[in-house]
Amino acid sequence: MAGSSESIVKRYDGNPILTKNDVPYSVETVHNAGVIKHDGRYVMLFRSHLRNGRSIIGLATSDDGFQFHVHPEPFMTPAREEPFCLYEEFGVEDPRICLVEEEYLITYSAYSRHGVRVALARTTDFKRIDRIALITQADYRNVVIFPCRFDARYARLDRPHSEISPWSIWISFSPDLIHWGDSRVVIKPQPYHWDEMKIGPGATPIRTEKGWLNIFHGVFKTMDGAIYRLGVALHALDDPSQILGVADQWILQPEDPWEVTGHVHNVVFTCAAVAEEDGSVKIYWGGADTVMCVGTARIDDLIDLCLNRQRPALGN
Ligand code: M1P
Repeated sequence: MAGSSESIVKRYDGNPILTKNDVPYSVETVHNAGVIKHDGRYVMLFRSHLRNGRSIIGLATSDDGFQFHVHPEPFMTPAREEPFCLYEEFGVEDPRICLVEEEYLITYSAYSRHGVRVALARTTDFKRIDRIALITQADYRNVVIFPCRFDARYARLDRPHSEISPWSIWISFSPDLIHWGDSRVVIKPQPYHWDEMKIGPGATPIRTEKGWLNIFHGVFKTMDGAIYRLGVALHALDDPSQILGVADQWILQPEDPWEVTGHVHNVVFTCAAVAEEDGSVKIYWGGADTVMCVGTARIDDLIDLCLNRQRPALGN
């Protein structure tokens, strides 16, 4: 067990691993990327702001998960066909990737004059992409799909907006990936805690022997603005609506200069973590909504935080 929150996630010495200078087309940021292993290589789908303030999604690949090469063309730009075109008018953001039954499912935020919705697309090769459906109404973000079905139903975590409660993590189920329901709140921020202001799902959940590892972000509001940090929770293997534990402490906070200062100051924000066969996990995060970073942690350490160093249960 690692001794302190500082050593739970070990930052890669070569951070940031991707910046706008690595992109062969004109962008202002490279951040909030989904990452997955495909055919023995790491595939990254990253978000970039254009100079009009709207976002597109680029693609990069890597042999080792640390050094990425960006492809010459963007991977996803706002759709031209209905119904997606109406809801992607202001850009596409924050992709998450999940392998389910030999297809890569990609969820992403679709922005438009009607608000933010989450859309779902699929690919098998990261060359051709097919949009499937818009799977939320307005004012949802951060949808991560579990990589298997539960009693034949797909499951997802998401984060609706709310005026009367701090924004929380919910779970929903679907028979077909398109129609979602049986929704329940599963984790709420806690008062005067590092996640007090809001929380949201981050990386696609990772299956472990002890449960589903959910690496999420939490936000605390200060007189100097909000601070985005990462936390970890464990969900029951056979029923992910059951929470086995939420770690009391954060596992990562903005510390490096490119996390403290940038497009949005004091942000570490994850959309991906890749479990390795040696028991480690590579956690990817955007620094200050500007660059991409990576660090490694031991999966057992993260589980230990969830089960043995839980935050006090205040009730949901
Ligand atoms: O600027 C920090 C983050 O703000 C939003 O995150 P949340 O879902 O917690 O509200 C998003 O715009 C995210 O992309 C961004 O990194």
